[in-house]
Amino acid sequence: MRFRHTLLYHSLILLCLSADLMAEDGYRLWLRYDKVSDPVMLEQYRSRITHLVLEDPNAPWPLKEELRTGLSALLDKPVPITSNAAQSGCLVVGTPADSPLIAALLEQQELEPLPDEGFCIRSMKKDGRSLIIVAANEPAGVLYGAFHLLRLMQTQQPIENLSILQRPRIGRRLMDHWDNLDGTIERGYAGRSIWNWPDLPGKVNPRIKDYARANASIGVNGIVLNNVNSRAEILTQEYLAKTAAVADVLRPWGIKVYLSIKWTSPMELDKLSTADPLDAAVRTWWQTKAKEIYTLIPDFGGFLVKAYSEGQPGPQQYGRTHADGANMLAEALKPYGGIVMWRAFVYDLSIDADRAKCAYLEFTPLDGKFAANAFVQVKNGPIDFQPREPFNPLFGAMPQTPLMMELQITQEYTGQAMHLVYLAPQWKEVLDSDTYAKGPGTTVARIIDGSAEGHCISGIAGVSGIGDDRNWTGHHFSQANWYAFGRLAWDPSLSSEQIADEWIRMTWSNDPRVVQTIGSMMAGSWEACVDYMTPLGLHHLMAEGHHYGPQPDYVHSARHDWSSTYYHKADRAGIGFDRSQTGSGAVLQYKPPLQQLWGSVETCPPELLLWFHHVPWDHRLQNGQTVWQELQNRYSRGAAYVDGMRNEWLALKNDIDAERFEHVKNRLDEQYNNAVQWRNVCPAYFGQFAQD
Ligand code: GCV
Repeated sequence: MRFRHTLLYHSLILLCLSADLMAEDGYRLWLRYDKVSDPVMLEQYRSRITHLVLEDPNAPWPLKEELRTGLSALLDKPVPITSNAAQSGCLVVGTPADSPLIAALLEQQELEPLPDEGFCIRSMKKDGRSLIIVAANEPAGVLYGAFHLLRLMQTQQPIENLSILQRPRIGRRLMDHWDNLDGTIERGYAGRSIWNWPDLPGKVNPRIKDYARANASIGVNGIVLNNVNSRAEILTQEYLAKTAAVADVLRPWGIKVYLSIKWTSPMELDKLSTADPLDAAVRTWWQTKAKEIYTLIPDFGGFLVKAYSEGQPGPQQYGRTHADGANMLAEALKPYGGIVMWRAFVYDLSIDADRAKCAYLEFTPLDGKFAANAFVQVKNGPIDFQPREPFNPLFGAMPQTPLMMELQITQEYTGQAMHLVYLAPQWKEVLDSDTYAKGPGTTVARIIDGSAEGHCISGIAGVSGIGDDRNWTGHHFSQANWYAFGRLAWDPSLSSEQIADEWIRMTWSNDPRVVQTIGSMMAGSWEACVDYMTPLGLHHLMAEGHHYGPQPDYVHSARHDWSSTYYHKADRAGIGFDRSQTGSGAVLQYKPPLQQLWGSVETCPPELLLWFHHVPWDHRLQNGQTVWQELQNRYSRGAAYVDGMRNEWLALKNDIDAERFEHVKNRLDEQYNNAVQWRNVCPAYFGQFAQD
């Protein structure tokens, strides 16, 4: 009897365990490694990869484990690890320093020189053996190469004639966490912070390792752990020890930690009488702090700073500039190779009544005044992560300063974790925009990768929103934005379609019907969101504070620029913010061809019309519709697109696991309700003024 109970107990445990392992809750992200479903490809992979060769037994463990488990699961058969490539079917992975074979191949020029930070993947015949080589100069490059090979197999691409050489186009590829020390996340919609600050450093959340894996798989190499609305405590001994514990977990995955600092830390933590960046005691305080940090975390990345913005203190309080502040920190970090990321998210309306102009006016006079290890970090657009904005005019306007771009992965203004909005097309639109800074072809991507102006440091950051929800991002489809951020940071020339295709195959299925259906849902989802929220260049109509849903009539009692009415300026005469030459003049912050193009009502593309112009309601667009008609059409078109996505999703019921299917279905229903709300509320509000 007792034996039967024990047996039952163990069977139950096994059942629970396997149910947990099999739970389709999205935890595995795009690193699912399910068995290759196409029998032809499976056969090809099984014959091409029979052994994993790691010549150095001390090769970094994450790589070994990731490849062994990944390959064995994909091939549905164990792939043993050996220390030499004695037979055909060997996958050889390493650097010239840890692999004599790779060193010899380089020596004999059978492999071309390896790119810094990048990797090479080659299939080759060597002394009668068929081999696949994944080689890089540094362990992080090997990781990227290994993940690339796994991606090829997850997406069922041939691996017979591999000849791939890749390096990242942008040097610093960061996830910025707006995680607070109390565990909440500003603009996070997926639960609480995964850092679990109170448990650190003694107990490290095991999830952090999986977070590192996922980031490494898309080439992310840095994480800012805490909110830019920072607290001085982050620099106490206690929190630095916690930070060091997280850094230890991230390091093997090629990821450095960075911290957001509060400008007045020397005053708050050590009672200095000032935080003036030119004060000797303040400078010494930061230098001592930098030394303390690097003693604990030798590869610490650097500081992110939000200064003199939205209530955060800054050097301006002491009559100093952004450059004075950034340079003081840069000097403290320089001996250790650290960098400063100084944010340009400032909008002091005493500088200009048009918020969109402020950052440009404050920062361009400082071009050339920043230290060599300081970035200015610039949001993609001049306002604040709106569904659509023109690119930020700072791109191309500070040639002597490396500009780091900041994108928002978390969907603060694009439906949060309730709406399926694939943001890669938004980011592509910005990256591919021509600034004309050095003649035609000076795209934003070329400004931030450093190539246009010859900078040797370059960077891009995504505001993460990752939380402790099982699926990390709240909405399963928000994972695609995290994935796309990493892929575009690695190579801004990738298309949003290609990135979506990879992600769908790895996350959902390789079945062509599923890939096609989900791909088409995602492809138009951003334009649809623009349509049902802020069409024709409208912006910032979201509900006060939380920014979910419409509130076009919102008026902030103290600050115009926190009111929806400040942005749309609807009245009986028309609608839109006049930023033309005769209006606020913001269009003049762009280079000449854009000044003319966007500055004239006749040539401004409809997508930006109400961003740059206040036009009468009966103004006719190229398509013959009046602005008022087109506005209503677009609101309806956006909501109809969401309805279409609901139907497309329903048709996949038998192709998707029940758990994720239901989750997405429910969110699409909520998205549709919310889109209908936008479609009803905004035209009803604007209708009071519109005269057809
Ligand atoms: C972290 C917007 C957001 C704020 C955010 C700020 C910023 O204003 O609503 O939550 O603060 O941007 O980027 O600093």
